[in-house]
Amino acid sequence: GEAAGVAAANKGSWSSFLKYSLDQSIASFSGDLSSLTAPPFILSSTSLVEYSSYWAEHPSILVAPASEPDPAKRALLVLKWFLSTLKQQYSSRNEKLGSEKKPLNPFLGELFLGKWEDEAGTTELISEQVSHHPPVTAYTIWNQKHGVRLQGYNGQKASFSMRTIHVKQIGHAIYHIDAYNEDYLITLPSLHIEGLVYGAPYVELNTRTFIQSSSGYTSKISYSGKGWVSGKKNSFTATLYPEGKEKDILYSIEGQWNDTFTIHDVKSKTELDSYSPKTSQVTPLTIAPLDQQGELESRRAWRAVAEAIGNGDMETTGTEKSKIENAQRELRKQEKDEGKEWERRYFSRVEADEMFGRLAERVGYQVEADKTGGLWRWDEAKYQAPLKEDRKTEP
Ligand code: HCR
Repeated sequence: GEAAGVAAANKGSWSSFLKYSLDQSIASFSGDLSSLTAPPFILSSTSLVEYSSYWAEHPSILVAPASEPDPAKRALLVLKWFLSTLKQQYSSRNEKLGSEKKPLNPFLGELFLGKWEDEAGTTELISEQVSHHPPVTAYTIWNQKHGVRLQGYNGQKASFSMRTIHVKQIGHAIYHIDAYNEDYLITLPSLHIEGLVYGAPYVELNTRTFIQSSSGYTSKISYSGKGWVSGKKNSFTATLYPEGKEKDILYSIEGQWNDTFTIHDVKSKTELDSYSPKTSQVTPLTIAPLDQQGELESRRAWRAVAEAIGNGDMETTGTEKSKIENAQRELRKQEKDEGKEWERRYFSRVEADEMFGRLAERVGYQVEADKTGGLWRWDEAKYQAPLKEDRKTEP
């Protein structure tokens, strides 16, 4: 395809990139993907802080659980929504750009704000870079009309092997439904980059994820890649069962997360539903025009860099990136001298979260707060508080 063509044209830089990456794996690679030097044609002009929006490109599927009175079916709808986000999260860039690309590394405090307006009403997004070393993005997405809120944060830890980059996601998401005061803990899959040797990288998921509800249901999703089950890429199987009774499956879902999957009622052996992320419409996210955005907003802050990448102008890309990086370094130095820490706009570190602790224990999920600079939570009080004098440039 196109990507392979681009790759061939850049063969020199691609193979030196590969060699470099592999050398790093043996030498001093810290696991921080942002420290990887990628060849120009694999650079994206989108910041990683934007990726949080993939959680809600189908707002009506996101809010659907809130109108389901039966707790087991509600858990099933949460599972269906989660599965419906995978294509957007992990293969949409590939399809749009011809290959996976290396996103811009967000600066501390970088924001990405927007909303989706459609038949589900208004669904809002706040995404904030809450840590730079290591990179960690926190986000919340909510729909007031349906009383649904998603929040979470994630960082990545990477390692190399011969042909792939393995990425472990560190963090989790929590989906909350007001009407039932119900919470769902969502753990994140590991992934690896395939197609590297051909210069056309794409993401494949591996291991498994769990969705554990406070109402006592567990969903387990196993990713098998170019599976032993179907031989197709992006394969998975999912089961939903009452917590602690893994053999007592109520619903099962199988298929491909980038293509079609079918939902079965296991007890009655009937097919309930099938879903195809390929044909389902996404609702576009609306964001403020650049001149109305605050200085910390991603598209505005990276505007010059994005333009330079778009023009294939690596020199300007470099100088514009350095401007941002140097300003950030200066800020950190100032904070250090004053004995202060950058105050996150919308999220705060918490010591522990009782409900979350209980759900985590049920699925054996380990919080690695030390690897994300803390356990991050949406801070409603910060959201409600008026902007401080020195923060007037923010949205
Ligand atoms: C690994 C990755 C950056 C992180 C991306 C994450 C994990 C971010 C959170 C989202 O919710 C889900 C998500 C999806 C992406 O698939 C994943 C990215 C895929 C590639 C990118 C690397 C940093 C790129 C490495 C450079 C390669 C292509 C040469």
